[in-house]
Amino acid sequence: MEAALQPIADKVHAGERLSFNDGLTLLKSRDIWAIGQLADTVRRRLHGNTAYYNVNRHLNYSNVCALSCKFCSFYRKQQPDGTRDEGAYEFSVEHIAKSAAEAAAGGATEMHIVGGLHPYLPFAYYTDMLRAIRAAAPRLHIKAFTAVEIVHLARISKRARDIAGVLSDLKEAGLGSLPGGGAEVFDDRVHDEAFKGKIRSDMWLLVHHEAHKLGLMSNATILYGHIESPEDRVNHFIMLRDAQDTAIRENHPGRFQTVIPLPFIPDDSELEHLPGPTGLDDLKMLAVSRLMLDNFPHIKAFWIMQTLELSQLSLQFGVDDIDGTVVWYDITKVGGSDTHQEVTVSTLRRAVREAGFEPVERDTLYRRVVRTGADWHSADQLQTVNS
Ligand code: V47
Repeated sequence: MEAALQPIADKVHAGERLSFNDGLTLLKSRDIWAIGQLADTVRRRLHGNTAYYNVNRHLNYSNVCALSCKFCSFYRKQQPDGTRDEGAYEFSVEHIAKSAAEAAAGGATEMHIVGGLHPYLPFAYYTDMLRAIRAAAPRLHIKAFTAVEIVHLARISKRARDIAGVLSDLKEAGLGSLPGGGAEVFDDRVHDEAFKGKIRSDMWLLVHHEAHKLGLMSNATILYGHIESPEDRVNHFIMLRDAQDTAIRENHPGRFQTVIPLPFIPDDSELEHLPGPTGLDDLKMLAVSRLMLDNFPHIKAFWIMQTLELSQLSLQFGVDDIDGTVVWYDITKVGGSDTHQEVTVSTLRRAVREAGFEPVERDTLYRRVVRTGADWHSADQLQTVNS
């Protein structure tokens, strides 16, 4: 082991919290095996030999967006006179309800729904969407709308300062939890250069704080490998860790469940000239997430972006969750332009088993899913940290 990592290893073995400087030392180290082993120690302490996946569907209801983030290749523009970029779309509520019914019939337990900040859809579109899914597929958990969309919905419902009010309307209509998107990197310089116009870290964290107070679980992401520095990454981890400390200290009924480190994919974006992260950087980020975020129960590798091959390997680098079957995903595409991106349950399970872990199907709240024929139910909650 590199000498600089020894004091960090001592802390990890003693169950002590790592500092900002520890995080930076880990990110700057080239001793990937030592970092992986430390992350694996923590991962096994929390989850033993278990690796989670879920049977889910992603749905991106519209790519029309008021923002123009440089890292994003998904957004299309629509002008006030109705003219729009080629490929701009929005799904009707009927189409979304039909997709939900099909997802439930196909065994999905969760639908993950996000989209652009559509400048012309009314607030009722979002509550109607949730109610229609509820009616069409009552057991499907709806994980929807990033913090960025929630702030947009607060604006269009003319309650810009009432995030809690908007969240409770959405919850009442059927919202089950918040996904982790839109966090990018919590730093003003990076914000102004790469995703100006988007909410800043304070608003992103406020939305999750209000969601937790209302009893909604949520996730968090970090988008890395573009113009951020190692210091920015560590700072992001510490801000998330502090936010989770608050939820625990104040005994909120909701918490952060999972962090999903997302590798920047340059293709077709305004930052296409950047190389994007390498496989080693991916593994290191996943492992360092596990080590820094000691109060987050789960670390997820999103195979759509990390690839299934690297996600499989990452199970030995601190990851305990490899997302799900996905099926359709429009925001990023690796190796081709088709948005049909699906793995079967047997492929996921085989990948997990080959890596030496026991695959466990979970629902959105990390309860074990027990299947009998086409039917399923959730067993008791499997794992909580500091609950
Ligand atoms: O917020 C956009 C990112 C996110 C690119 O909560 C890009 O379980 C890489 O948040 N390269 C959406 N990333 C995805 C997301 C997510 C995914 C899986 C699971 C969960 C969860 C959440 O995708 C956006 C943005 O940060 N993104 N463009 C890109 N070129």
